[in-house]
Amino acid sequence: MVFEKWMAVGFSVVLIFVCGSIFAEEKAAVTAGVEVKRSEPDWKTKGCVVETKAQMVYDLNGNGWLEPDEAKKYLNDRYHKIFNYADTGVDSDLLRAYDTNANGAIDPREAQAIREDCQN
Ligand SMILES: [Ca+2]
Ligand SMILES: [Ca+2]
Repeated sequence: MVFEKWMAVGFSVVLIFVCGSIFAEEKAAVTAGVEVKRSEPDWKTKGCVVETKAQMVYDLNGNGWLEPDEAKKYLNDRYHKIFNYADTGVDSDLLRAYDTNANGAIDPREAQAIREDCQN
């Protein structure tokens, strides 16, 4: 009788240990998922083609292409306009990449991604 009781206790301990480790694995997986970073946008590595008159102003060497530095300056300035609810319309592929809900406008939450990309 005492032996059976100890067996039950032992079984419970093993069960708790197994459940605990499964939970820990799930938690680790969830944490890993959160830490997955967005992939580097093309403009940061290659730059992008000039599509609008506003972007033309940032094309300092006038080659019809925004080099990464020029694109960054444009996006950084554009971010501040968007943040103040001015000029939020998506007018280029460069901004389209940030319009995650595809409604044709960059809202402040979407603009956050622009800010992060400009800072890193
Ligand atoms: Ca250029
Ligand atoms: Ca949007």
